Amino acid sequence: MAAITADFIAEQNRPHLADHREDFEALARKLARRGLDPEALVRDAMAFAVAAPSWGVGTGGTRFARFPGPGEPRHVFDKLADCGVVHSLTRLTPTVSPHFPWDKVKDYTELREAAKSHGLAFDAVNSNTFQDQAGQPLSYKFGSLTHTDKAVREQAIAHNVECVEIGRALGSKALTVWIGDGSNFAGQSSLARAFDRYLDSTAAIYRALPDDWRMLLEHKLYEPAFYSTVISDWGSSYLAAQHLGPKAQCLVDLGHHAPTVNIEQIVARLARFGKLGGFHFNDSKYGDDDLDAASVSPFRLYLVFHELAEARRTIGPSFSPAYMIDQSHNVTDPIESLMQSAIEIARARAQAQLVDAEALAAAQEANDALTAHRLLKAGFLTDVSPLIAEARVRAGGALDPIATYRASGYRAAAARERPAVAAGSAGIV
Ligand code: RM4
Ligand code: MN
Ligand code: MN
Repeated sequence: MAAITADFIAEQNRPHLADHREDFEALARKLARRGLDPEALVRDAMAFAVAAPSWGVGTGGTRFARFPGPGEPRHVFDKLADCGVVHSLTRLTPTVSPHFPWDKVKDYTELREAAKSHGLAFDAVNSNTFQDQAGQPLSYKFGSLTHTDKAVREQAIAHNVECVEIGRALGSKALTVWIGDGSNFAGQSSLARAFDRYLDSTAAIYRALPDDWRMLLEHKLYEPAFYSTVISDWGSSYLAAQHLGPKAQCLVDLGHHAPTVNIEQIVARLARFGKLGGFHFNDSKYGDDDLDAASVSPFRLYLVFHELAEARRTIGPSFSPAYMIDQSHNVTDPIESLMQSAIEIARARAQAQLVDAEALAAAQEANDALTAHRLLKAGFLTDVSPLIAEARVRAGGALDPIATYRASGYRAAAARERPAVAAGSAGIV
């Protein structure tokens, strides 16, 4: 299946370039009037990247059903090809975050080369002890890293250590650990002892971590456990990261909080104490944790990026959380959703750079609430579409990635090459 070429992208861009130029120049003048440097902002936008999830290019599902689309990826090599399309059109996703054992292969040098051939590299490796795999000796039905049985815990630890080994071969520098462990009944498990077991198990994984690696601990308030989850919130995650040591940090998955939780405040807290390791971007309204980024709450995403901009100003360039997308696409073409999400994440980030930080700090010190609010909101109210489009085009991407993707016929070609997948099976991803 042919990749989408630079020539094709340029040809699709051509008829719209004059209009784009006009829009970009108007925005550049507006930004300059506000004392901002549009060229610096374009360069800054071009430097931004977010990792695509290897598991996000296949159609996801709910607990009730999965409705696969045409041309579903058959294996990790197809997933890389699809991620390559997302990157070539948006120029925003140069890395892929793989998931094991889902993405297991015999030869990881070959996998790394395959990624390279699509212009991609690997970001954090994800372990999976929230499912049983075929042929697995012991079950995770009652937990993995926190299971009451030591032998199950050891199996889960060994899997994480293997993920680190795989990650080394892939050129990755981080391991993301999310467990589904918890309980469904009050009294089912000891809340105290389950957390102790988590600390012991993660310490064993931590010991296997190379010096220049990070271990990203991901919390989630509930699901699949519905009464208690062992790492349910940023407090538990922070306690564990603190207990483990400097290579352990917290990962904030936006969808893993109760609907009204102030996520941007969590971001500010974790950043302040050096424990903000990374993000899984997505959105959520009620209980689903994998809706497309900014599809429900673009303002919340903007506020998160405002806190990140603040942290960068305070901490300096050493502050570099890992940015990753974690979504499940049930009703859209996953490639389109990932492109749209990457663009929305880049938009929120670009908007957050427009805030007049000095004026905002002055208004905050003077307790001028409304001025502070207006200054903070100024970025969100600015349509930066031409700015992020300019960054994309300069990097070789498409002015309109979704239109260009549709015009390429990539999905139809994938459907011809990849046999149809049977519908009906349920599952979150
Ligand atoms: C979980 C969690 C993890 C992701 C899995 C697929 O809800 O967000 O990060 O690896 O889903
Ligand atoms: Mn996640
Ligand atoms: Mn999730």
